[in-house]
Parts: sequence; C-alpha cells; structure tokens
Amino acid sequence: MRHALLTLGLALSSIPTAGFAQEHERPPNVIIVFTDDQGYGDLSCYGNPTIHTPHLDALAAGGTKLTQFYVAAPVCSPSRAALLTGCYPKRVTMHKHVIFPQFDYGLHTDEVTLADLLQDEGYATGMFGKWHLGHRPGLLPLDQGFQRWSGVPYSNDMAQLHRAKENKYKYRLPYVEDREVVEWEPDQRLLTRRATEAAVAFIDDHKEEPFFVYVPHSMPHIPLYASTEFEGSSPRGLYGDVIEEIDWSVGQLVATLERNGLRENTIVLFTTDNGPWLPFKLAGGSAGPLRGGKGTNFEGGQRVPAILSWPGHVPAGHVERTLTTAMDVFPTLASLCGASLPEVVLDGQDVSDLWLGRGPGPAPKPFLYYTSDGELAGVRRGPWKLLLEQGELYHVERDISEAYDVATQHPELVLELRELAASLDLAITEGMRPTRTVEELFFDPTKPGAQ
Ligand SMILES: [Ca+2]
Repeated sequence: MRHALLTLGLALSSIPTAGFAQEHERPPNVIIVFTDDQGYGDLSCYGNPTIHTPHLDALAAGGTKLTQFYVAAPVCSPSRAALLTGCYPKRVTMHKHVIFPQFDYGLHTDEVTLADLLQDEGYATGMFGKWHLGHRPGLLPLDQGFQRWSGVPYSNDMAQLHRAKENKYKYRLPYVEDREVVEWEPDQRLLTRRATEAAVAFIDDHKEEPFFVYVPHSMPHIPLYASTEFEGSSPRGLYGDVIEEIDWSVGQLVATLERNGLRENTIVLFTTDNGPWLPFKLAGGSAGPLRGGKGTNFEGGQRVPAILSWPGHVPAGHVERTLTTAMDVFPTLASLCGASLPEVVLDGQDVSDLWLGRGPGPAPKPFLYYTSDGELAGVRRGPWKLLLEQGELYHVERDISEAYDVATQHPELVLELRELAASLDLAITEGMRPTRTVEELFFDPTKPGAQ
C-alpha cells in the first residue's frame, strides 16, 4: 500500500499538465475537524453573541452552513464510529457505550473507515486528536487506515489529572504518537495546539499528493483547557476561550492550505461529535435554541453546527436547511474523491448534489435516534420526530425547541412512526456486524510508564 502510494504521488507530480487539468486529475484533499461536545449555539455564525469565531465565520461565509446536520448518536464513541464508517453505530455494534480505559473492544478492523477508503485511493491519511474507538493493539488509528496519529486514545476526563481531587479514579491518560505512548497525563492546555501543529506539519509534508486530515480535537470536552494565549480571551469564560482556540486552529489549517496553493482543491468540513454537556452548566456549551444536550435525543444532543467549504464547488454564503447526517459524509466523500464504496450495507447516502448546490439531492432517509445505552429512542421522518420513551411528537421545523408536544393531536401518525422506528431498528439489528475484542494491552492505563 505504502509503495503504491509513493508511486502515485510521483506519477501525479511528474505529469506536466495545465493547471485546470491537473486540478481535475488530482482528487480533492479532505480535512475534517471534529470537535468534542460542542453546542449548536457556540459559534458566532450560529448566533453566539460572546464567543468570537472569525475563522469559522469566514469558512461559513465562503461555503455552506448546514442547519439540520445530525450526528448519529449523542455521545463520543458511537458518533465517531458512524462518521468514519457511514453506518448507524448499532450496525457496527458501537452503540452501547463510550469506550472506557478498561474496555477490551473497539471498532472492528474489517470495517472500512473513511481513512481506509481514501488511503486505498492513494491519499496520505493523518489523524491528530482523540480517537475513542478502541485502544488495544490492533484497534488503533494506524490499524484503521491512518498512516500517522498523534493524540489521546479516549476522553480527556478519563485521567487522574482531572479526577485526582475525587481520589477515586485509577486510570491515566496517555499521549500517543503512531504506536508509541510518548507521555502520560499530558498538559491539557496544549492539546488543541499540539493537534493543530501536527496537522499543519502533515499538510506541509504531503502537499504533493492528495491527503485526508482528520482533526478530532479533545476540546471542548470537560475538563476544559485553553493555552495561556487564549485563556481569558472570551467574555464567555473558559468555555469561550477553548472555542476561540479551536477557531484559531481552523484558521491555521486554512492558512496552511492557502500557503501551499491548495485551498481550491480541499474540502473542509467542521462539525462536532455531539451537543453540549449541560449538567456542567457554564463549563459546558450551549445548544442555542435547541432543547437538551449531550446524552439526550432532543435536538441539542445530535443537531450540531456544521460548516462545509470547497471554494468554487460548494456554494458560498449558502445556508442548507435539508436534513443530512454524519453518516452521509462517508458515501458523499467517496463520490467526490472518486473512491469505490465497500460492498457492505451503509446507512448514509451520497448527498454530493446537495453539497455542490446541484439540486435537492436524495430525499433524506428516516432517521433513528438512540440513547447512550443503545436502546431505540425515536425516529424522524420529514419534519416529524417521535420520541419513544417520552411518547412525545414534535414538528421540529415549526418547533425547533421541541417545546410543543403534539402527540395527542396526531395519534395515527404516532402509531405509524412507532411502527417505522421498530421496523428500521429490526432491519439494522438483523444486519449488525461485530466489534473486535483484543485481550492484549497496548498500554496499561492503571500503571503509568508500563507499555
Ligand atoms: Ca463527545
């Protein structure tokens, strides 16, 4: 694979073609910035009055802002599995929990991730930030299509650094480069900066070949940390400082593209893995007008900010209101990057026509909602959303705050949606693919220093 990649890189750079042709022979680069627990209302361009995000606002102004973009689950690991496979978390059996340090399983390596897909097309693939899809040997980013990785294997609160005060947490957080733990309990003030600098270096190193750069920032997951340069920068407090540093990070990535003449040939997607962690009050973000947050199936848990940019291809200054999901990213990028889809069932659909402003794209599929313990929790069809546990029905286009339950006014629709949810869930359950369990340790989270 590595050899084929180098050969392709050489072949592309040695073809003396005109700019236009070359642009079309080289597939677009892809950058996905995937923050952690950021709310729908935490960016200036989504209405936040006190957090200043000029780089993200500029990205939205020069591209498309999506106002009905949903992640597949309201918590980390299931949401990440869905983004990287184009499948419901349940289909790849990653729906039940987030991965804790003692867990021995992860996303199965037989699954084709976005990184596998693009690496097979000759892309250089790098990941800089939080993984959270399994951290035993054979389950790491380098086993799932990424050629480089630096960052943390799971959440930044799964750390003694954070829990020491409570004197009850036995796990430590490692910082990993490729396949080696290089540090224990890293200085979390530097996590955003380190991911950014590593991503910038990767782009510089691979500017001659197509690349896929995945930047799943550890922030603004609690505990919050910003570098000293950003601490105190926002009237919103530390949460705002953290978002402003992430905004800076996006600015650095865009500047790196511009410096290398790659801006026009790079698709940038900015979004987050789930909504804000509301029980932490001011340390969590805001879902703006949406109800609920992380861990809930209300809109605030899964409808997230999403900005798409590809100058000259994705319409500029456009607001896209159609429902799309993080599961659509996989088949859509496959289409835009000229990659063949794997021969497995995917739940996302190719919405490239919508991304490129060429029309409405396919009708959105009915969308299932799951609670964090993996149980079927509801369904969305058209504007209607039924929450099973609560027995509540909302028209989420008229009522984005889910303030007015109209279940009693529409009993037949409730029954219909109940049946739809059950049948969709049954179809997914019958097609579930396994995770992979590995007994061997990559590192022992209870014994710092041991490998
Ligand atoms: Ca998260």
